[in-house]
Amino acid sequence: MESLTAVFQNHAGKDGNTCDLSKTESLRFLSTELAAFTKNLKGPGVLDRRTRKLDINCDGQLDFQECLNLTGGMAVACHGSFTCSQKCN
Ligand SMILES: [Ca+2]
Ligand SMILES: [Ca+2]
Repeated sequence: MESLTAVFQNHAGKDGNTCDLSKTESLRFLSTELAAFTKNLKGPGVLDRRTRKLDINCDGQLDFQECLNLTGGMAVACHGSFTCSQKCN
C-alpha cells in the first residue's frame, strides 16, 4: 500500500498538485504502471472513457480514492480471469 501511494504521488505530482491525477497524468499512470492491463485495451479512446468513468465527482481529476477503485477493479478482474482459466483447464 505504501508503494502504491508513492507511485500515485509520483505521477500526480507532475503538474505540481500531488492530490489528483489530471487527465494527462492518469493516462500516463495507466500506461506505465498498469501496462499489463492497458495494453489489451483496444484504441486510444478506451482508456480515456475508462478514466472518465472513474472520475466519480466529475472534477476532471482522479484523486487517490478514485484511483483505488480502478486498481481494485483490475485486481478483481485479474482474479476473475485467473480462476476462470483454472476452471477451463
Ligand atoms: Ca496532478
Ligand atoms: Ca475526481
